Amino acid sequence: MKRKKVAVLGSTGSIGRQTLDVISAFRDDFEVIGLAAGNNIQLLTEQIKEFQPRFISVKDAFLAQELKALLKNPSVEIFWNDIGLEFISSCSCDIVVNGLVGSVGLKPTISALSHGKRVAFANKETLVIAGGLIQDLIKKHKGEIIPLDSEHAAIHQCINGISKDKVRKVILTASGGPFRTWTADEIKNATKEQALKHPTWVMGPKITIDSATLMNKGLEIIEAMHLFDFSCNLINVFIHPQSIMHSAVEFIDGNIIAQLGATDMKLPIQYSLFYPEKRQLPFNLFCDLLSVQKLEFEKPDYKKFPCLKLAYEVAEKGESYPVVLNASNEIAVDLFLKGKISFGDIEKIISKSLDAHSPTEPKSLEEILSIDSEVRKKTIEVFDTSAI
Ligand code: MN3
Repeated sequence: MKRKKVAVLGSTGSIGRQTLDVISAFRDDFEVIGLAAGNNIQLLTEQIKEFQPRFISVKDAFLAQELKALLKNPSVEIFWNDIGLEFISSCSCDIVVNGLVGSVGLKPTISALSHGKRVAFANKETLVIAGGLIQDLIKKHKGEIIPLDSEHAAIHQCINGISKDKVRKVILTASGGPFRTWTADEIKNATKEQALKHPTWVMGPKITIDSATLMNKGLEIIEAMHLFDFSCNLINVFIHPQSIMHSAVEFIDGNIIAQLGATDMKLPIQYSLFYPEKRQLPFNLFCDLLSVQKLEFEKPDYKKFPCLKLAYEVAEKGESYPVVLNASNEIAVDLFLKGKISFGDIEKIISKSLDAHSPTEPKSLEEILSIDSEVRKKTIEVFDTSAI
């Protein structure tokens, strides 16, 4: 049997590493043809030795030089920056796993879909800022996105081909993050260490902060709208602290179909790589509901999680607002991780950026990117003048 060729974008990140764990367990089914990483050259070198890809991409020319010196391996072609990412996504691979964080994932997604590839997709920011563009590309070039974000992989399984006009409601679950039981005032002054302590999922720093503000769920609302062509008023966020039910869909005949499973990204990764095939799980990650015992659900409190409210408003308004939401959030989270602003300031910065924005209807990649970079610049200015 011919092995499927896989390119992994963000290979040294949380999704990338777990994707390679899954591929390791299915060596007869997959071969790694390309790896793209940021600046973790150490780990990338180990991955290259283990998986023997043909193409590599790193963040910049300097790192490419450093990697070349480390490898002494002429059979690997090394690229860098945006161009490297785009090349790896359009190379002779069958599946592109997009485990990149943030809008840096947009161009490689466009590149993969323009070549009609399957994209196993964890890069929600790309759909948030350019969902319409991505949908058009899928139709035009017959590529596909198989979600590997756990909630969206869940919805994908619940819907399983049923037409969207039979959907009455989508229940998008959120663990509630580390501050679920805190008061609104306590949350505003949370430290970086407290915000990085996620109760159920182990993830990279940006998404962990987004999970603490619930902005992650807000971005996932917009992601779901584009993946499944839902309107935002169909999507309900429920806090579900056990993180066992990854999402559910209620149909017009009153039947609710939910997807449950272990809290581990290797499950949705395996799902998206093999879809529609089902394979024996090679890890001891079966979910024992008897030991889970109870599944709880609660409504999110907007006073505690104002970022979720902002995201709902943006989802409703559309136009260029999602680009602003995403860009200002990326900047604000970065400032928080660098210790420059308080946890409560994250929402304030995003709010200011949204209020200052005059919306347009971006039609092209160039327009989206120009709004994106303008908002980033302005958001940093707002911070520098300490007007927050
Ligand atoms: Mn998720």
